[in-house]
This record gives sequence, C-alpha cells and structure tokens, in this order.
Amino acid sequence: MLIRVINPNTTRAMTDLIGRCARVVAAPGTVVEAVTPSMGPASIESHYEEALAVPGILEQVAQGERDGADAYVLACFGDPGLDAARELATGPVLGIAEAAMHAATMVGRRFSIVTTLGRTMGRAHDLVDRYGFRDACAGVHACEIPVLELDAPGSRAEAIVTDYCRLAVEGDGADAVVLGCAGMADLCARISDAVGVPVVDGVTAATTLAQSLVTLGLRPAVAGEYATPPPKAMRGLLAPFEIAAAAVGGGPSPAAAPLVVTAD
Ligand code: 5HY
Repeated sequence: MLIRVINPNTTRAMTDLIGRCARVVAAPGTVVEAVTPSMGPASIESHYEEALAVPGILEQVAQGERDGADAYVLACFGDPGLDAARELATGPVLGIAEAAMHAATMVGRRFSIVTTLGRTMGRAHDLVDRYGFRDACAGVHACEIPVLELDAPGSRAEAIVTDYCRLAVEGDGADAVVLGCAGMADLCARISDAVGVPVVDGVTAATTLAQSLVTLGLRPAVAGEYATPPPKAMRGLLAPFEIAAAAVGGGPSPAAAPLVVTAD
C-alpha cells in the first residue's frame, strides 16, 4: 500500500518530521511517501497562505495518481484543498484535522484543540462545525508559537504546548486534546503522558485511518460531488492545471493532464 503524505507548506524540514511520524504508524507493507510541493507558502498561518497552498497540493495529488498512490494525507491542520483533492484522487484523501477530531471523539466525550496562532482559531472552529463536532468540542486555544518555530533549536514549544493542553483539560473539562498543527506531531506522546488524557496528533491519526479505508476498499465515488472536475480552460499561471477532456467519465485520471510536477 502506498500512502502519499503531502505537507501543504514548502518547508522540507517539516515534511521530514511529518514523514518520520507517519512512518511510525505505517503497517508492514505500507510505504509512506512524504512530499513537499514545488510551489506555495513556507508555512500556513492565514487564509491567504492556505488558499495559495492548494495548487501545490493538487500538483502532488496528480503526481500521486501517476505513481499509483492508494491514499493521501493532507498534513496541515486547516485541511486545505481537501474537497478539490478528493475530486482529483482515486483513493481516499484525509485531512489531519478531520482525522484527529474523529479519533478524539472515539477516546473521549469532549476534546479541546490547541493550535499555533490565534488567527488560525477561526479556521479550527469552521472545521469543527463542518465535521459535525460542535457539541464534542470543548474549546479552541492558541499557543501563539509560529509554525516554523515549533521545531526550532532551543524552542520552548513542548513546554508551552503542554501548558495549553493542561489548561484545556482543567479549564474546558476536556477528556481529550487535539494538536492543531502537523509540526506538533512529534510532541504528542510526551504531552499525553504529561497531561494524563489522550492527546491526538492528526498526522498519525490520518495515516492509520487512510490505511484502514484502503484495507476496507473504501474510496470516493466516481460520480457525484467528488467526480472528476469537468474539462475547462485554465489561463495564466494555472494553465498546467487544466483537466484533459480524456480524464472525464471513466478515462484516465486527471493526473494525465499536463501538470508539471517536480520530483521531491
Ligand atoms: C499546519 N500550518 O499544520 C498548519 C498549522 C496552523 O503550515 N501546517 C502549517 O497553524 O494552521
């Protein structure tokens, strides 16, 4: 089984961290390929950066379709481009926020989210509502550590994120915590030990759920909302994203379209 784990930002050190964490939960026979788009923001901490991360995500899904990927993980807590990726992919596509929230509600009654910057909390609330977890979500908190500083040498990120998780448990009455950034994936186990409730990281939750869906033979329907997008002219910088007519209605996947993808 081949799972393509896409880091929607373009910081390779973060892709390496994400790949290391995902491989810990890969079952025997599962290959995890962690990839970085050739275009996009160094980190995603605003709606603008999230919007501009989507072409790079779709570039990597198209490459995954060429490489025969069985499933995809979008390793950014905003789940950017999730629906568009599901239209392009043959196999399941999991966002780390969606996966983490589902996992948290299976091990606790109410979860809280601890994310990076305050300005990303709105997006977290949007996803809580979209995924139907408003009643299960006890709170959303921001530790105000920029994404790329989480893993910086000498960073106090682990201590600060742990404090916010403890606050969430004591203040919100949460019996589970969801980490709101892929860059926190390697902190998960230690923080869980420190705060005494399950702390869920979306990278590993999404990787294991992706494996389960492939094992169950579950994938998006070829018709309906996640059907291949219709062929349509694309202008300017996005011309390479044009969907070839041959790709619609059972033809080869849109990945046949001339998306220029640089090997990682
Ligand atoms: C993430 N940004 O997981 C999100 C976290 C956030 O570049 N990877 C990013 O702050 O929304």
